[in-house]
Amino acid sequence: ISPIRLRDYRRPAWTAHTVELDVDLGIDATEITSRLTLRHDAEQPVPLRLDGEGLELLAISLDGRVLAPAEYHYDNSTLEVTGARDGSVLETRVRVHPAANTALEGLYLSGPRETGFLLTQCEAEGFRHITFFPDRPDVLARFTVTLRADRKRFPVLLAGGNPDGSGELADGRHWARFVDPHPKPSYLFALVAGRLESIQRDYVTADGRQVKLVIWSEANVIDRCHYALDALERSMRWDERTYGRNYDLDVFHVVATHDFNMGAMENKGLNIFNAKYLLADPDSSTDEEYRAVEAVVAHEYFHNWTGNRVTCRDWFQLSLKEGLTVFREQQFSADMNSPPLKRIEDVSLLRRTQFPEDAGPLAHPVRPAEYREINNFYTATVYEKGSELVRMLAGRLGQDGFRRGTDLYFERHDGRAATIEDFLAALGDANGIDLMPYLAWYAQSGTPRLHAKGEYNAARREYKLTLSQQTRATPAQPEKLPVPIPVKLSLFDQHGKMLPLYLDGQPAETEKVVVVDQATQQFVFRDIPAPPIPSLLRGFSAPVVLECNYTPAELALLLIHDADGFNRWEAGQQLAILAFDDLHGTDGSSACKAWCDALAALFESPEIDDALLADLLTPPGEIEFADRQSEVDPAKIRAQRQDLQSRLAQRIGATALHDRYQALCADTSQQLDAASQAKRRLKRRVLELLALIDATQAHALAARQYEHAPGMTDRLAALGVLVRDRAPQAAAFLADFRQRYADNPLALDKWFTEQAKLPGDPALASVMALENDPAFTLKNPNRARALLGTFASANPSGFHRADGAGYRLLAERLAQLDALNPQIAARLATAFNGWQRLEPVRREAAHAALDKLAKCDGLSPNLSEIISNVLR
Ligand code: B3K
Ligand code: ZN
Repeated sequence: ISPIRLRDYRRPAWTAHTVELDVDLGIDATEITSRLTLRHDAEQPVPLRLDGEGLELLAISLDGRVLAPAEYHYDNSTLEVTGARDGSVLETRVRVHPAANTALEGLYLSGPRETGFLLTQCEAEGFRHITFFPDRPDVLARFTVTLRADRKRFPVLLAGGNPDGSGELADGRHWARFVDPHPKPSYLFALVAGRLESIQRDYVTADGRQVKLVIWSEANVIDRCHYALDALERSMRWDERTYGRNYDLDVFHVVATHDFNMGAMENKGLNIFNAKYLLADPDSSTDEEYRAVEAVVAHEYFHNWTGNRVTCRDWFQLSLKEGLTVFREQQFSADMNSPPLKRIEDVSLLRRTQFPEDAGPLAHPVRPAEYREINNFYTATVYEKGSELVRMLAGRLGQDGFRRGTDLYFERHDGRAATIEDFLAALGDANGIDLMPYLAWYAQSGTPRLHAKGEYNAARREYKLTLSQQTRATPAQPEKLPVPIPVKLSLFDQHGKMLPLYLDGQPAETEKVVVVDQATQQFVFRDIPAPPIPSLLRGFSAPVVLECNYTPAELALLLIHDADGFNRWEAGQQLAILAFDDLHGTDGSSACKAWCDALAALFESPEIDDALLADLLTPPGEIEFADRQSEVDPAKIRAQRQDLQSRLAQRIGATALHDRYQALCADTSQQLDAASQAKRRLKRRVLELLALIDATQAHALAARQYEHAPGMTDRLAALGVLVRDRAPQAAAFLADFRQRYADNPLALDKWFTEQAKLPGDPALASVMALENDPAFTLKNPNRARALLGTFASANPSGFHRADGAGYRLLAERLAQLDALNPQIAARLATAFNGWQRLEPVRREAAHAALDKLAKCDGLSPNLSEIISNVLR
């Protein structure tokens, strides 16, 4: 297949102005009648071409006249019709087969055929699996949807938009109609039909609209939807307050399913969620999962404006809605919880997922220039790096300026499909600033490196900071240009006090932002009494890798004194990296000592927040260490990281760890407030550290913790320590957990996940044994991800066995999975990213497994694209 290119974009020749769908629902066969009022762009080619994938065409007529076979042609992916003109009405009837749809794209069945329900997933190009349509985001149409079905089998009938009547039909059947007054692209269409329960709440928007908020799920889990309903209400209020955005329909439906390819989907008025991001209760959800539910509920809700009211002109602009919505979601989560902790979490995620993506063969710009399969471009780069770009823009404009900018963006583009340029223009115009230089960030892949060098001139009392940027070549982009990098900075004196900054006659402040937009720039700070220690890129003000030759003592000073919670943590991370790099050398051991001493001091400090302390006590992960090396040996990295952590644990001391653990155990409540969550987080970290130096004691504590855990956070933390250490108690607790949650798929997923994380060579046997568990199936994305996704992407020392057996297992499963669900197969295949930088033995083995997979017959376009890109 040849790629689709951004530069080839053309307006659609044909659009649909209104869509009337009549859907006659059945598990095995569903018939869809569609009436499209067509518009033709007079300057463009005449033949009407509509997308339609694998549809069984039953009837077709144009302007009321049944078409003869010679008047249309359907090749299973495009329908071509002759004789259509501007204003024509095309009516088609097609049949699709929901129960046979294992790809979970288009209309499919969730759950067993006797009791499950029907639902749709259209983004990006699923609508063409339901009916014929110009299935591209710049075609916005008014939708009227009528659903018909057997009342007993499908008592609940839902579609996007406002309800517009329902009633009885003959033979125990019924109907329901929905009209969406807001024109929308086809990817936002959705329907749901089946036996579902609901909880609901009335909501009045800031501008006075009465809205019914309804969450739907299968009966056995409806009790676990209350937290999501609260989170929805909080999101709606927050968007009114923060961005002046009100909801715009009379109903807002949210539906949970266990069978979903991604996290959730923002269909207009009918969001559909992977149950993992909607259900929450203390017995089966961890604190992290509660936060994830809150964040994803908000994210999908926020899409109503950033994505739905203003949508994307084409899929190259995906980050226009995703980067912006992730940014809004991050702001919301920070407001609801703790801003520095949220920032640490987001930057860690960026470094774990996006940096490696940007450094390897899958690197692509936030706005890619071309793709073959758009579903492969829902990536960390488009989402997370995209959000970082919006954050830089928001930082540049300040809170009020950014709000002026988004107001103008909504005003200009409401009801339309927009581009990244439109977004930058609106933000810039509202503030009289040219933001177009930021386009370079959207067009260029690779993580810029920002090199910082400070020179102090005692005679002149000046500190000169030289900042230079450089981005390494990436596939298809050998040459790189400088990008605007906002560097938020402060200078500290030797006692850890912030210095006032005098720069170019600007008012003195202790924190400033300088923008580096050339290859090299210098900034001179005056009246600096002694050599300062710079705190750079505060709050992670730009998504770059900072290279600054700090001494261990300087980093230790920032770790102790920096008031910016993020940079304090960052100083610890950088110090841990110095320690890691030369653990046994003379310099390294001094870095290690500095790191351990500083953390041991903070461990005793009464004023530090428990959750921040837990994060400070955690060095960068194995994936982050690997990302810094050229010949990666994941087993060695793990051993060295464990060694580093053992030294920290030794320095703090078993007694201090034990005492702290006991003190934290005093709080046995399962409250979700920040302080209780923080205690649980620190408790887990302390237990993990203790396990490194006194396994017997730690395992006994973990066993007790498991048995008395008031909720999932403590239970899973304890189980994790026992399983990863292969403690003697592990088997019994695993069996207990398996049985306790036999009927709770989301909790059971965690049982698979914990065992897929087993470090080192034993992981493979564990994964293979778990594949034989009766609850394992490749057909359920959550389950496949829990076992195979965790093993391949979150367990480097387990997956990257020197004998290559991990690679072979994944490659075999990918081939099987691809036949069922290409999107999930392609996603899991990204675990091979970075194989070129493995040490030679593993590299050879990974290459062989990939090569064999690439040669399999009949791979989907999704998986082929990933494999061939990874191999390049
Ligand atoms: N917009 C959806 C993602 C759709 C993925 C299609 N393969 C969820 C989200 O980002 O909100
Ligand atoms: Zn999104």
